Amino acid sequence: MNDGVRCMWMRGGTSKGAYFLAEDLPSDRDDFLLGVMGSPDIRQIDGMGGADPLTSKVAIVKPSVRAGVDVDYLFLQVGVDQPSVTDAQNCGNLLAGVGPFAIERGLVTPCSGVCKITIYMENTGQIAIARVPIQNGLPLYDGDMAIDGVPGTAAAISLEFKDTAGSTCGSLLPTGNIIDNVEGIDVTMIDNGMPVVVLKAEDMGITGLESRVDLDSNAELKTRLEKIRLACGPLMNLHDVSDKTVPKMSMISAAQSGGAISTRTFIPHRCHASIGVLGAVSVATSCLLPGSVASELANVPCGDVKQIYVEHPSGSTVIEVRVDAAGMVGSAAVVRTARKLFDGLVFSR
Ligand code: NQM
Repeated sequence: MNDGVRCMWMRGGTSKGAYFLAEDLPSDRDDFLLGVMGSPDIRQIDGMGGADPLTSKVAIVKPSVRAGVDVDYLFLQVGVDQPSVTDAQNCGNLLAGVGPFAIERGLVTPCSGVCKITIYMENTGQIAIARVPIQNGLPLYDGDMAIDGVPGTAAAISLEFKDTAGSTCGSLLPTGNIIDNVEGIDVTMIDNGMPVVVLKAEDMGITGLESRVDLDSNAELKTRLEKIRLACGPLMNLHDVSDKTVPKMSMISAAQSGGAISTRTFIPHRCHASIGVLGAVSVATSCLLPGSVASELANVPCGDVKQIYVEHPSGSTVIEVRVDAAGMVGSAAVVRTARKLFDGLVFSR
């Protein structure tokens, strides 16, 4: 393809990807995106992708026609070694760049100070509220907020989620059970923004403190995990998940650094360098549910507003949950950062 397409490359949280206005994309969108990323190829050498699912991501943004909503955001995961482009999951990390991108492209006129942007997440039909710091009418990227998994500091962008229960599976506990036994392993299948199978690392024959590299090279573990995942998919109302990137598989163990819980999450075929935002919201929620696989291992703070530190291979992700009178998670918030890396034309094959 000889014509370049307008595109901005951004780091959003601990992920990185291409941001497009919907109107700029060609009609053969998926082929175009595969060519942009250089997929399928484990190295993505003929494209912009970073040879990792966390850097082979796309955000498509457009003005919203929904009342009270500023922009619509569609997330697409582009396969690295597979010729796949899927909207079967959301991404709370790339979401961090959506507000800044919308301002950069003139979809939102920012006030001074901190600009509140209401985002409709098309993948799950739910709303997120982003608060983006502004300087001289543009997003402020520099700041002193550090998030684990990203070197240095940048300006804080807060993301708030409400009513994320059952985002993709239809209900918080899609099987109706707090625990199910699948392939001989006790699991909690949960969806509070991201479908996740929570299971104990020790039940999978690991400590749960292994490095990402060690886990990615453990073929036996990966085969067992995938068998459980394929069995969980239909039980979670996700049907056949062999070609889907959900559910995520989060193996938990007791926190090591004062947090609530420690995680090693497969997304689903490679171990996450940290943990996804909405994946962490689902895991944090499982910690609060009496009788879940996580509840007996988790250190949950008291109070109606709880800071749940979800530990992962790069540190921890802090999820602030508000608990309602029934003890259920009413809303969740997370602080991320984002950075504009490139703005110009991108070319596909
Ligand atoms: O769960 C990776 C990421 C994600 C998703 C994945 C995410 C989320 O870290 O909200 O952010 O789980 O595939 O970008």
